[in-house]
Amino acid sequence: MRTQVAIIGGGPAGLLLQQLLHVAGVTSVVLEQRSRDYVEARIRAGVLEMGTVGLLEQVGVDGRMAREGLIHDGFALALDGEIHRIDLRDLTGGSTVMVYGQTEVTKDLIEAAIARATPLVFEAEGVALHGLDTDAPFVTYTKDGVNQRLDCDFVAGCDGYHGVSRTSIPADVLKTYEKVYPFGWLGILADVPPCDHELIYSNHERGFALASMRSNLRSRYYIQAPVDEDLAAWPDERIWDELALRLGPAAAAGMTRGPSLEKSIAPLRSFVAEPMSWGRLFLAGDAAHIVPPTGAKGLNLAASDVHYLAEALTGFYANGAADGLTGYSAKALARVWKAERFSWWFTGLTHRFPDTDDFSRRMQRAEIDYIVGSHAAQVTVAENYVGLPY
Ligand code: RFL
Ligand code: PHB
Repeated sequence: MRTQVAIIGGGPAGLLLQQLLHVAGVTSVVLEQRSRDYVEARIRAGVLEMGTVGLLEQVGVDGRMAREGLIHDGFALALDGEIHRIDLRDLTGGSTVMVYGQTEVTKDLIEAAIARATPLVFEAEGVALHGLDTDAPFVTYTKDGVNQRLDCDFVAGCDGYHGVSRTSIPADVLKTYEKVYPFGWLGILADVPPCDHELIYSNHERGFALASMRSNLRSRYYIQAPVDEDLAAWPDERIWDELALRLGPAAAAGMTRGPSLEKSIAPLRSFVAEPMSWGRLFLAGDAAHIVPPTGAKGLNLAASDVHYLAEALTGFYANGAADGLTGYSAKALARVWKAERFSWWFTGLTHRFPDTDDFSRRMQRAEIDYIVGSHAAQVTVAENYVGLPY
């Protein structure tokens, strides 16, 4: 088999890249190691920047999002139960965010791939990349027990943090930067109305909590918890009790409890690999970088990466210009590092660290107090939250 761009990984980065290339007339094949059911069941991010929404519009995969997504004009920052609103629309001169789950984005992109017959192979096992530093790269894998070879001009590594793409770059070329946080997020999904019409990020003495949602009838909540915590120690009622304490009385009054549809603990990590390209391989999304979820930047960075990459690839096929491809890594990394900074900062502002002593806690309180009282500080928070320009 032959294609122009071999895309490794059928998460949001790989699937969106395929549609961006498709509308520009560039052919690609997506190789995904998991089954369609598995990929469509993963519960992850929930907040889309308008840049991401715009890309989904650009590829015509925005119908259901336009009907079911919720536009949010702001979010709240809570300190020990006291809630302060950040008015995103006002502070940014009109920008908002869209609440629409990553699970739904993924389903919509898979449906579009099938309808448009853009090749998408699920359960592609043992994917290996070859000849990345030559003009004739190729990918091998096994499908239904049969060995396959896919020849291509370029490989897009969109296979997430645990994929094979990043590790195909020689160790002496790749430099990685990493920070692992000493806690995780325990998430719960339930078919109950959200406690508020907007998200609440809460810094509480007992640790961080977040009230989020997927729709007006489906809520997503998180609490900071030890990353090795036994989920069995957290029956639903204990989670609801803890949320009520950490989010404070006003949010608790609006909270409807219900049985969890999903419960899991996610680790928190900041990670960047540089450069994001080597030879004919280009990394995008979690394959190249991870942010802690505070600020909801992970999925949105995957989208901005593939926007830059699609532009570079379509430029190459339209007029043979290689400068877009050469400049891809630096261009993507410039935006990545700013989102890394914001996610790291927002995590530090709102979480309880093992070494959070009375002084550091007063510093957190003073900073939130400063944000609440300063228009300039709120503008800074808001412009980062809605997403920096591409
Ligand atoms: P993904 O979504 O991880 O997709 C990568 C895809 O590659 C496949 N794959 C392979 N395919 C072929 N061969 C191989 N060897 C392969 N190895 C892996 C995988 O099966 C998968 O389908 O990366 P992508 O597309 O870059 O998208 C990035 C986003 O998914 C990610 O940034 C966010 O979901 C991060 N994230 C969250 N972000 C938020 O903003 N808010 C959240 O609440 C939030 N929760 C999460 C998260 C990430 C999680 N991970 C990665 C474990 C919760 C979790 C559990
Ligand atoms: C979510 O709804 O899953 C969510 C929302 C905002 C975040 C992280 C996760 O910052």
